Amino acid sequence: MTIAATPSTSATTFAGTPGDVPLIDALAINTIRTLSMDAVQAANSGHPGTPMALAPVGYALWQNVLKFDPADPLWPNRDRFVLSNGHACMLIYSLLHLSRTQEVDKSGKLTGKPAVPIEAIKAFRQLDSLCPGHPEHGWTSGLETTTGPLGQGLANSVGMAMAQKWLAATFNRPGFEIFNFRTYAICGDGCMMEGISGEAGSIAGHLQLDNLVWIYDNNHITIEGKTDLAYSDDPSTRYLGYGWNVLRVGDANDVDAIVRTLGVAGETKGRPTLIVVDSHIGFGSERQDTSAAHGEPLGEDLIRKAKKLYGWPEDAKFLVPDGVLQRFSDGVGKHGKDANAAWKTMFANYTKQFPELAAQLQQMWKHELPVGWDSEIPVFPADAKGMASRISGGKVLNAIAKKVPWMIGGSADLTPSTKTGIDGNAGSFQPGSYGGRNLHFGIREHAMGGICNGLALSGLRPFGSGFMIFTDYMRGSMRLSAFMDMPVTYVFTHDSIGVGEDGPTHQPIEQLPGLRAVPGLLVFRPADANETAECWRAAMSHGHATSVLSLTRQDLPTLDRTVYGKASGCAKGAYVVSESKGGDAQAILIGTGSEVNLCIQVQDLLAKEGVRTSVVSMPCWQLFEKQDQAYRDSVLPPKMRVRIAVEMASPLGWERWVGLDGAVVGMNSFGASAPLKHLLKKFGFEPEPVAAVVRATIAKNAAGAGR
Ligand SMILES: Cc1ncc(C[n+]2csc(CCOP(=O)(O)OP(=O)(O)O)c2C)c(N)n1
Ligand SMILES: [Mg+2]
Repeated sequence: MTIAATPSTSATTFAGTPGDVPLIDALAINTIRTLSMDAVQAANSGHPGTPMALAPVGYALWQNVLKFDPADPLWPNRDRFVLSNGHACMLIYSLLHLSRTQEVDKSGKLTGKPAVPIEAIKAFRQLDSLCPGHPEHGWTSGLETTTGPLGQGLANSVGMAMAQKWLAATFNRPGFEIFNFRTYAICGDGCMMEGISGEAGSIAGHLQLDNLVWIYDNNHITIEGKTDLAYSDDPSTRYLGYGWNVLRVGDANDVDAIVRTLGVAGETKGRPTLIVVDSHIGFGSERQDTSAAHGEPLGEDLIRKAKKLYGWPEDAKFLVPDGVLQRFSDGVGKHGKDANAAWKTMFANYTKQFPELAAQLQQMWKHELPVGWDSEIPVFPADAKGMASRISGGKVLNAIAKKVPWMIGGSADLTPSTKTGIDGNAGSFQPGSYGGRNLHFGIREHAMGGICNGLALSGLRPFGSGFMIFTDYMRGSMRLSAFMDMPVTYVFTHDSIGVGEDGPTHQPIEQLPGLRAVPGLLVFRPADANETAECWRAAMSHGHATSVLSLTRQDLPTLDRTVYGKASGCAKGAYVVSESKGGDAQAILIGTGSEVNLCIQVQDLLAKEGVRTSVVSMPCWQLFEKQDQAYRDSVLPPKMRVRIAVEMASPLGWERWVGLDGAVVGMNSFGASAPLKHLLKKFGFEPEPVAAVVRATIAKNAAGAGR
């Protein structure tokens, strides 16, 4: 059946008398189209063309294939649907509305309200509407992920497919297929052009993720015009090269062909499937097949004409014809309900037979950590030589991973350097060993972030790691981790010019302030092994926050905590690590990471001259900001204006803590390639030059005391 020319009696009329297409299906599809047009028109902004074109694709998938229970949108074994071309969000808002998907609150409980009421569609893109300009996970129930930055959804979908493989390998038992869900993503030319999709597609092919289907909307149109302006790829060949099965549907309106092709994808073993679907953006409107249909309202006149073509009442707005809701209820609603009910029965039996595994799953689904999850986090003895925080970080990671079975992760080909391998018999996640907990992302940072998000969205506690400098290659994904409050832990080592000989290309400068600027992202830069342990503990404890651990390549002395402040102060973001001796401090040194020890050396040096200072370790700005005023004042007394921050990074932002009367010893240029001790000298990260800054700042403040 072809909806293209519904009704099939004439090539120029649409919907209404659909020949061999059940009228109700044509009506349902055209409801998606008209809701999309009307919502964009009402908002006077948005993207009508692609939801109009892909309405039959979305409909075919949801009604015939997708295992999704609208009454229980968080059912753990549901198929995942990702709209990677998030600008086409009216497609998914319409599907959520028409399927009467139910709303869940932050704790996952049903609220008894619809996820997308018609009022929300009428208020598309307006403040606080449940239908924002692009899909936002956690805001609108039923949305599996946040999309909008093109290509991200595709990487998320790979993470979800990996999660299914891992969960199945770990928790399924003979006769108990607790996890067999599949992941479907729709994407457009933009997603296909973005590098992240190539990274994600490449690893998905390598991993033989046959539970993954991408539907590529091959409409040859992007914002600037026809894709041949900038795109001559043959994605089919490219994805065949990645090891995918590639199928084609020549007409997006051919619902039967779409369903059949999805069936073939479902049968395909050992390969993910790309379905290339030819479609007509703005289908049925005078702007069809032009970029003008992409991102602006059609206007009342063109909408009326399109509606006429669809056989729709021209003046009706936000119309859901009789029978359409029932059709969805009989389709996706019924299939989902039946599948969910059967699964729940199976899970009840599973719980009886495998109570420990079931308990683990319940905990995972509630985003809780197992009792005693941190009981093996080591305490490191004082040691003047100490160890790099990447080394202590690896030990702590392993202590936690031992207790949190669903913590999995890896790095972008740098595990030997980042020390993030899970030891013991954790194994590698590969085809044939999908229960492995060590992930090998290959040199694909951006996809690593997107995949971590997909894993976290599936309930796992993922970590991804690499060199701090390469956060630049994955900021798009990291931003979305924070945006979605995903408990992803990013472990970035080689976090300063401390890298040494690798030189300025590998020495982060502006990355730390850049990451600190991301709302909600917890950035930790621990000073020694025990701070590393406490920062890991804090990162894990904030189950709805994304964390970055900024760790060193170079050794850091392990402080004697009988002499210095307790590392548990890290949980508050900052603490006094070394009190002033012999009276009130004349200056406060504030350090992070490797510079805390330098600050302590400066303190000792100045003490010999009779200058009293205290040292504050500030591993996490964001947690410190959350403390009450009294605590913050106890660490940084408001009266004490002589504050000197020391950090081997761009000084941007430190004014916040040191104020107008303080000073920052930071990096104001790129680094250089040399052994570390020469770099420390060249850039002034030695006790004497820092002490000179302290003396000068004290003097400056004394001179200005009468101001
Ligand atoms: C990473 C990223 N870059 C740019 C954009 C802005 N943008 C939104 S849609 C679009 C064109 C996408 O073309 P296509 O995927 O073919 O969508 P279609 O016009 O076919 O709906 C662009 C450039 C974006 N959302 N994300
Ligand atoms: Mg396009």
